[in-house]
Amino acid sequence: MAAESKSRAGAVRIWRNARLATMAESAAGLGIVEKGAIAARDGLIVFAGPETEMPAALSQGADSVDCEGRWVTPGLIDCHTHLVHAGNRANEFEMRLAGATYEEVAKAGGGIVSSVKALRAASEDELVAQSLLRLDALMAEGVTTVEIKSGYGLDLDNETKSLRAARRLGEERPVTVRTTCLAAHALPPEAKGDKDAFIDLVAKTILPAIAAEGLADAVDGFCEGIAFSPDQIARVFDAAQAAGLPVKLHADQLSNLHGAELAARYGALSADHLEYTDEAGAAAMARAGTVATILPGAYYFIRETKKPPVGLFRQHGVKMAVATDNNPGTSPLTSLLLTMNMAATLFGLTVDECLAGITREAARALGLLEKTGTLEAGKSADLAIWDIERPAELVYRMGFNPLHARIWRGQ
Ligand code: DI6
Ligand code: FE
Repeated sequence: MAAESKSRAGAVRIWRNARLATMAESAAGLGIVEKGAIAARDGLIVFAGPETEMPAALSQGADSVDCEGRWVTPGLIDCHTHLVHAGNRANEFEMRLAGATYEEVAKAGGGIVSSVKALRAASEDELVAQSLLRLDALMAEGVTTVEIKSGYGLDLDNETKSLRAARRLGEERPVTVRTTCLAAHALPPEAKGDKDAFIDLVAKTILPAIAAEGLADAVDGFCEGIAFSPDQIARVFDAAQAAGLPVKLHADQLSNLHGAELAARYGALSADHLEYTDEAGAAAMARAGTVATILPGAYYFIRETKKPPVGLFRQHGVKMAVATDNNPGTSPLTSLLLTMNMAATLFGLTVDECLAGITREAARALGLLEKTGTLEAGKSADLAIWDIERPAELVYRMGFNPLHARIWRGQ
C-alpha cells in the first residue's frame, strides 16, 4: 500500500504541542492531557502523554508534527452500519411525507425488499463504487474504523457479494473495516413467508459458508415482530458460535421481545437500538459485558418516541456506544458528529458519553478495544486532529466539520 511505504520501518513519528483527549479508561472523563504528545512506530502508539514525559530516545531523529495546540482524539469508530447497499429509498421518504403509511409504501414495492432487489441487481464493483461515497463521507470526519453489515442479499451469493464488497472497501481506503453477517435481517420474497425454513438456510448453509471463507468478523440478527423471533435468532447464534464468531443483535427497536437478554445470554459484543429494553434487559447486559449501541439516527428518522433507557444503562453500568446505523431505509446518515449531537439532544447523553461512544466503547462493541479506541501505548496510531477550542464543540455543532487531519495506523 502506498500509504505504508511513506515511513521507514522502525521510524518514529511524533505529534507534539497537542491537547489530548486520550479516552483512556483508567483516566477520569476524557483523559485530558494538556501540552501532550503522541509517538508512533510501525503504526502503533509507543507513547501518549505529557510532552515533558516523552522519553528523549524517541524524539531523536523522529519525524515530528507540530499540532499547534490542536485537540487530538482517537480516530472515530462507526460500530454499526449497513454501508454496503445499492440505490436509496428517497422515493419512500417522499411518499411518507405525502402521508403514505408503511403498508402503502410496502405495497408499492418499498421497504427492505426494495433494497434487496437493488442489491441483487448490482455487481460487486457497483456496490463498492456506491458505498465508497458513503465511506468517504464518514472518513472526512475522522473515522478510522467502520463496521459494515450484510443483510440486503439474503441468499448465499448476495450475502457473500456484500461482504466481499465490504472487505474491498478496506483495501480501497486507509481505514479498518470489520464485517458482520446479518443474513437474518429480513425474509426474502422467495422464502414465501416461511421464516423457519429461511432461518435453517441461514444457520446451516449461509453462515457456515461465509465463516469458512473468512468473510465475517461477527454475526448479527434482527429480533423483531416484523423480522425474526428470539427462538429463531437463537438458532442463528448457535450456528455463529459453532463457527467461532461473536454475535451482536438488533434488539428491542420497535417492541420488547427481550432481545437484550437474548444477546446477553450469548455473551454478545453489543445489543443495538434498545428503545424498548427494560430493566431486566439492562441488568443482563451489564452482567454479560454486552455494550449498548445507541442509534439516534434511526430513532429520529422513523419519528420514534420511545427513548432507549439510558438512565438504566448508567445505573447498571452498561457501556454505551453511539453509531450511525447508516442504511437506506431508517437512517440515511453518514455523519458521526451529527449522530453525537442527536445522542445528546434526543437521549441526554453527556459530551463525555458521546465521545466515548464513538471511540472507546465503539471499539469495545467490535471486540477491538485492545487494538484501537483510545490514545494509549500499544494501540494502533489512529488519530483525529481537530480545529476546536474544547471537545464539546464536536457534539454541539450540527453540519460543521472541524477535522484538521486524520491519521490511520500512523499515516
Ligand atoms: N433495523 C432498522 O432500522 C433497519 N434494519 C434493522 O434491522 C431497517 C433497514 C431498512 O429498512 O432497509
Ligand atoms: Fe441496523
